[in-house]
Amino acid sequence: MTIALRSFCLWTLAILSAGPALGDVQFNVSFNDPDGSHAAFQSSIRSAVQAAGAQWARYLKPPAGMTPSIEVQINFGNQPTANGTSVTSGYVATRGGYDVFEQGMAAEIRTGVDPNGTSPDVTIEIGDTYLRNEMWFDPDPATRLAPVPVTRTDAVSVFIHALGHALGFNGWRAYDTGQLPLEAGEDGAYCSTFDEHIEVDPGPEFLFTGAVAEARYGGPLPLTAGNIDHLANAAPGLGADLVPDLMNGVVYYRGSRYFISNIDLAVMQDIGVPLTRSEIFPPQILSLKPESNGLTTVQWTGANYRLRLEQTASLADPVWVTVARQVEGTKLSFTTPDGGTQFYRLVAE
Ligand SMILES: [Ca+2]
Ligand SMILES: [Ca+2]
Ligand SMILES: [Zn+2]
Repeated sequence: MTIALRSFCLWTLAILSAGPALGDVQFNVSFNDPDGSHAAFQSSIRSAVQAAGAQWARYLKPPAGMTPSIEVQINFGNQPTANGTSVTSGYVATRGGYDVFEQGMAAEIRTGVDPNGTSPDVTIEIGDTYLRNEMWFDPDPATRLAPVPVTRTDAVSVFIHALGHALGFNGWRAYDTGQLPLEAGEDGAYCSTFDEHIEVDPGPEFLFTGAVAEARYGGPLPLTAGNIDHLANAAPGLGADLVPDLMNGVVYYRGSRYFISNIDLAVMQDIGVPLTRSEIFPPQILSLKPESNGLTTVQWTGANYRLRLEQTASLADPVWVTVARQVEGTKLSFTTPDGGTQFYRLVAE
């Protein structure tokens, strides 16, 4: 049985002030660019997608001794942003009156067996104008330390998000009503491992239910109204606190980097993606923003680690200087340095 998968991302753009995969999952990138009109971007896209894959790979746990290879095909189109999806799906079980399918990428990682042989496992389609005028390609996508221009959207972040859909945030529920194509128990009724956890009552803001996600968030996760493969809604909707999340469906900020969050990993664990660990480590910088009061606020993933924030004026010849130390929480503020670009990193102590 083959069911078309979808992925659709619509973000409002707003302004706010990698190298090869590590671990046991490899990412190979090919291009569907028959007239070569995007040849100039291919090398940057490949590096950024592999860096995005490496971000996921550090948490993914294929069967012992197996090294799944995820083949990512890049297509170019006219959509306003970029989107990603697994090409096929894999049968998991029959539960609650539905045949339940996982995303093809998840199937290959869980079983070590490629569900569609040599065909691509994941497609990422990039809007041409978005690519040329909006996406910013990190000069070092593996370390992710250079400042992101405030006029551009970080490509590695976009690809981590796209792979999040290919891995799990996807299904067949109608975006508006949350209804599946067939009712439970009907002949051939099917859903995804993500669909299985969606509570459609009372709507219109549907909820993701799952033991790990609920424990971590403090209740079911609000999904984006009308865009239910995503988290969060703009205030006063439900889940405005999840707008900064990688898998949010509300806004992707320019000048910012997005990382896999503990909430994203909780969802992956709830839907059966095998993980090496379900919490982010080491913590990573989510945003670094100069405020009007002479302070810069830095926010990071995770909580309650003993951390050191360091800065250097040069990555070529770095001299790392400690800016602040902290044990609790996920943000701190420090005096904005005078003049010149500074680069920052978090070090777990
Ligand atoms: Ca494969
Ligand atoms: Ca394949
Ligand atoms: Zn999306």
